[in-house]
Amino acid sequence: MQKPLSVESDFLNVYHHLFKPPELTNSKYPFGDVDKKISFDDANVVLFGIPLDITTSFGKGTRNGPEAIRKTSARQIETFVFEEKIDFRDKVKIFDLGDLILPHYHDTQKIFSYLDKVVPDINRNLSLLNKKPLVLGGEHTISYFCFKGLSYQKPLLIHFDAHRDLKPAFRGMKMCHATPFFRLIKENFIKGNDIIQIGIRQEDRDENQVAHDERVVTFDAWNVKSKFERVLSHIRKITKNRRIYISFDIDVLDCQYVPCTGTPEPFGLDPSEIIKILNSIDDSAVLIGMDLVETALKNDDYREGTIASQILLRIFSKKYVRNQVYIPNEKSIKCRGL
Ligand SMILES: [Mn+2]
Repeated sequence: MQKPLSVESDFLNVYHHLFKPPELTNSKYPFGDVDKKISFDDANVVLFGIPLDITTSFGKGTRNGPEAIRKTSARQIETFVFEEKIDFRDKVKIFDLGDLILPHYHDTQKIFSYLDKVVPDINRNLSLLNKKPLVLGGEHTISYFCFKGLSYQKPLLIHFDAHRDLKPAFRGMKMCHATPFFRLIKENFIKGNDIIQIGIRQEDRDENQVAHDERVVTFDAWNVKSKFERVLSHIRKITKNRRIYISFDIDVLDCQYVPCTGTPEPFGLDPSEIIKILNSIDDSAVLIGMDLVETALKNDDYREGTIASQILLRIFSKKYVRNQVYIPNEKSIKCRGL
């Protein structure tokens, strides 16, 4: 059954019951504890969590990522961005849907077919309502579902990570935290040369070959350290007038900054390098959506939540978040009956 969505509040009628509201999650607060008077209709960024942690191969804890980010943003850090001298609430209007409820949590096949059924539709419908989806992971597998719903906009995908996540399969699994970008390329949701990978410092021979054959643009961690200004000017150039999607894996940061994430790596980027790279994205770019994944929380160590929240606040201060895409003549949008 197809149900047309013609007004914004229809979105909530169709999808709201799929989410646990932020106040009922472990964090108890919505992102930033933003004013509840911001209605869905007024929001330009719609945030939700997908607390998925089933194919992670080493450390666990990323199912607590949304909690770590919501709690630090709401209770620990200020809403004022120090070096920009702005309050992020003056720049973006965020509506926090809560966390996607994950049925069949321990059945990998069922959970992936569920995510494939709902997440691309949610993101596509949000984008057709001129709202930017911001998804908090959860393991990196979710980027496959999140991006798929937005691929019709043909964005440049800016991928921050220690790992390429371009493996054809990993430990017998074709769909897992190490494979999302391979699948997006092979299923024609994006071309390899529209993916920019930043901070890479681990791969295997197969994914190196995939990156080479598919012409994935790579700024590995050593490029970033040794040719920093050239990396920044290249990013400024290629993001001019482009729609962009950001997939941000917290383990792009050096392991000293991320004590809880599942696969931390040395030789990584530091937070100020990340901010300079995000600042180098051209003001004419249009962010169409983003995911922030692999943030974890263990033993009340909220450092990753703090870094993730502070990075989000800096992204929110940028013009490319507020720029809008013109969507021609798509007032009535379709979604599956749920
Ligand atoms: Mn990673």
